Amino acid sequence: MPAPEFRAGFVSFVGRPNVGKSTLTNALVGEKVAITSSKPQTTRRAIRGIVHEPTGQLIIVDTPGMHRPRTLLGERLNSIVQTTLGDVDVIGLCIPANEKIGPGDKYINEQLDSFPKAKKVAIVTKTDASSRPGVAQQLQAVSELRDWDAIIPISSFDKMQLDILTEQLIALVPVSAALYPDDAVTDESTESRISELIREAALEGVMDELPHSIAVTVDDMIEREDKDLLEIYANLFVERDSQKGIIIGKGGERLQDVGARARKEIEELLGRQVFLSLRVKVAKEWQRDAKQLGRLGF
Ligand SMILES: Nc1nc2c(ncn2[C@@H]2O[C@H](COP(=O)(O)OP(=O)(O)OP(=O)(O)O)[C@@H](O)[C@H]2O)c(=O)[nH]1
Ligand SMILES: [Mg+2]
Repeated sequence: MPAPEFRAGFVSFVGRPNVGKSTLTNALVGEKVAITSSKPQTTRRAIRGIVHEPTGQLIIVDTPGMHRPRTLLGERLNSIVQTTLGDVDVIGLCIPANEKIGPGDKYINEQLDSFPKAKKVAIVTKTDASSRPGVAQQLQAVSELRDWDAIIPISSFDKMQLDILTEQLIALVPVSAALYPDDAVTDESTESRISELIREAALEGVMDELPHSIAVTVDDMIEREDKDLLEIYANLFVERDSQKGIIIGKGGERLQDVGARARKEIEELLGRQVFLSLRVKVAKEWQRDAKQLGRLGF
């Protein structure tokens, strides 16, 4: 029998905020290409992660969680998802095993009708957080949403069924030569991965609206060959003066902690020593301001 033909294509993960799209992307790629957090709307861009298998190559496009927008940023995030879906071979709708299907999931599912050419797969995430009967019930509920090309329960935490998901997704993308070089894991720039790692560290432990208000830019990266050190100067934006204090913490303790955690992650990513300087600035109501959104890359 001839060997099966090599396949390659684009698969987008969509779903409500916080359902585990980015965690799943990282688990499939085998490296952190997208930041994750327990706060909704962590992902703010379409982030590509590349999965290499002997039988094929998947370009996973992780997207921001779709939600009812309350700010201009929210509208931009939803439109990023819409634009992404127009270009992919397969759409994977992610629905968590441990939450009842709600209006948000149903709304997103209906949106998928606008992309008739894409294959559609339901991914039931976080099966580790539900019971066996709970997962079975959720699979049943998901199957009633539409006629899926596949329905796959997974757990990124327990690495359950990830190989089966990869295999099924490869089967659904076209016969094609590889689209990315063998060693590519993402096409995100190093600079944007660094600013995302800083934002991830800053999201940890902040409450309420604050996670939405945080944005990070890298101002400068300076190569210190004398010390074999990379100096990184980054800005951490919040929206209001009152938020500055929360981010910085008593005596600057919190900011120091954010810096230390971010530096560790950045050093892991770059495989080298890093000096990280973080400055906290206020960009007044940036989520609602077109000009500032532009400046922050949205
Ligand atoms: N129990 C369990 N929790 C998970 C799993 N995958 C992700 N989570 C948690 O779910 C939360 C959200 O994960 P993300 O991957 O950031 O979710 P997302 O869908 O990308 O969220 P947005 O980017 O905000 O749309 C985090 O606290 C994760 O640790 C899983 O397999 N099992
Ligand atoms: Mg995400």
